[in-house]
Amino acid sequence: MTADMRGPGERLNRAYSGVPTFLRSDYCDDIDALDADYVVIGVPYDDGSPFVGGSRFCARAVREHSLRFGGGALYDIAEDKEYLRAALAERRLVDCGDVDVAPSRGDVTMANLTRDVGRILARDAMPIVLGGDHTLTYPVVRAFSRPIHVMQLDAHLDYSEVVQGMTYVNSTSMRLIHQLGHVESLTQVGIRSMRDMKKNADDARANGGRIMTMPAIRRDGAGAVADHLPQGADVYVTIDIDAYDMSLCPGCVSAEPGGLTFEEMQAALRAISQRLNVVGFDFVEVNPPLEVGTGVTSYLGALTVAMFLGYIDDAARAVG
Ligand SMILES: [Mn+2]
Repeated sequence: MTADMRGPGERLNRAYSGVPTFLRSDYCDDIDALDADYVVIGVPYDDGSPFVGGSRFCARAVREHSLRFGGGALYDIAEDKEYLRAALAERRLVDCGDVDVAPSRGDVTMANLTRDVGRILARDAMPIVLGGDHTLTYPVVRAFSRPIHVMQLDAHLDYSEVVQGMTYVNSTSMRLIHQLGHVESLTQVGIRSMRDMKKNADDARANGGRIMTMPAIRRDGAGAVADHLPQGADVYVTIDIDAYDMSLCPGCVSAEPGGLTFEEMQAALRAISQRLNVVGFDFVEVNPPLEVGTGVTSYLGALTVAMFLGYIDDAARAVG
């Protein structure tokens, strides 16, 4: 097909061309004026990573790989079903770029993040936050004012105590979230790292948290992750790429063996979106500088975010 055989206004939009907003959505640089249902915002922050930095490039890489979904929808042949076609065509998804990062000042960066998420919520839109490392979930969740449940998919508890003033690191986020008055419950799914400390697991449970280990997921099915919460409950979901098995995420510094398969993640996200009311979610910890040449970890990230958004949108449209 030659260029002049294209229909009027129709672009080829190859994956490697153009400006990479998430799923080639409209860019919005004024949050206070946005009109959308779903808003992507990036947090290029990895000062909270204790081992090897680089996840500051996660959001950008996920956006770039999202351009490979060029058909105006996600198509699941197993269901013979398209996701997001109407939402994308109607421009209900926008990309607001990145939170302003102040190097060496995690407190300033995270205050910017909380403010920006608050502005997104004030527009009645759902925040979709791309890391960055896992530090960001606490500043996102504290931007909500109404009661919400929190569900984390992760290899690690991220339930460490704040020591020596290090609030904004990726190992403390869930403990800090659990202390917020409007957080009704914390569910931690896929936890398995033998680097985690028993004390943190004990504390999470003593504080009322539910931990779903891999053997429990294999016994009950990944679709059961949301069964203990009231039907329709408001939930914020945080997805660490290392919830997936190590074999699926070479571009993640904290990858662990024995994790979720893609089909288990799919079943979990589908169940969460069908059973509960997702009020926002984040995706964190892809580390593109450590990535293999094919970029599979970033691609898996783009797929996971787009797929979950597709399930959420599908459930919302079913309700009407
Ligand atoms: Mn984590």
